[in-house]
Amino acid sequence: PQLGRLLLTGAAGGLGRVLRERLAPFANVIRLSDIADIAPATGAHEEVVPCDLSDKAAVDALVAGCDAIAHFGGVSVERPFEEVLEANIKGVFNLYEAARRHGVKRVVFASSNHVIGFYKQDEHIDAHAARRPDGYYGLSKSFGEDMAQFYFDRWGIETVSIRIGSSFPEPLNRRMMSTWLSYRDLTTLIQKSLFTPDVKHTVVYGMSANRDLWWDNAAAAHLGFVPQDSSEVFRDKVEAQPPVAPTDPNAIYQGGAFTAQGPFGD
Ligand code: NAI
Ligand code: 15L
Repeated sequence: PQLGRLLLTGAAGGLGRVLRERLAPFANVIRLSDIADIAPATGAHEEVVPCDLSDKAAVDALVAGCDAIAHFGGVSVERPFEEVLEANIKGVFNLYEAARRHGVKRVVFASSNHVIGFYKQDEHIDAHAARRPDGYYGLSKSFGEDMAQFYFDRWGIETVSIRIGSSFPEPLNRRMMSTWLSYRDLTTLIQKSLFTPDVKHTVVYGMSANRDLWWDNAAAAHLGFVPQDSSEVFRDKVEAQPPVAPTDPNAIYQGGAFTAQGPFGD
């Protein structure tokens, strides 16, 4: 393994449970953290450290002794601002402050396509396109990307922000035929993000080699990420679903239904 200790936040989540296994070969020890219950450590190569990302002192202790961080914890869907503020905005600040204090030099940040969700599906964009967040969740990921850039410029901590499309076992609807990222390709992208030298702050779209792509990864060519999978093998299954009305946000915007959430409460 190239790393001593790798911290994985969000380890109890959908991706975290997959990455627990798949990232293990990259480090002697993988430290698994979440606010939710995590399955117990299966051996000396795993450590389980429960933590609320909004708790600054707890995050500081969590990061101590780690060589790199894969930050996958937090609110992962559109929610009221106050929830997003605690887990994602305060959370990402606490994480970078802890990284600075403990000398961690590399972070892989699970950003999201929802930082650019208000682009239309017939628009093609690269990492330099102005961000168009589609909600409080997307805004928090946009803030996380700015946090990553700032901590590189100010403190030299390098980050790859992966704007993940839709990473599930298979694409669940027509929109995901464009946004799908297989677990195998996600793992490769994280590996490239951890070990490519001199990434500074790189923004990369997390998508497999799907037929109808909206995103261009030319600005992240130095990562050498070449996806191996494609949503095409699921096309018949997805197209057997009822058609989506042309007025449905899922058919219009890259962020799909996230563009039409809220208001929350009053
Ligand atoms: P998930 O919701 O299954 O996992 C997120 C985990 O973060 C959960 O286990 C949750 O308990 C934990 N968490 C929430 N608040 C926390 C807090 N205050 N302190 C500590 N832990 C907290 O989401 P999933 O799908 O596994 O996504 C993982 C990451 O990847 C998230 O950051 C998400 O925004 C990002 N992402 C995922 C995509 C996907 O297609 N699965 C697409 C784009 C981004
Ligand atoms: C995300 O950011 C979410 O975390 C995930 O649950 C999916 O909704 C994904 O985006 C998507 O856009 O499909």
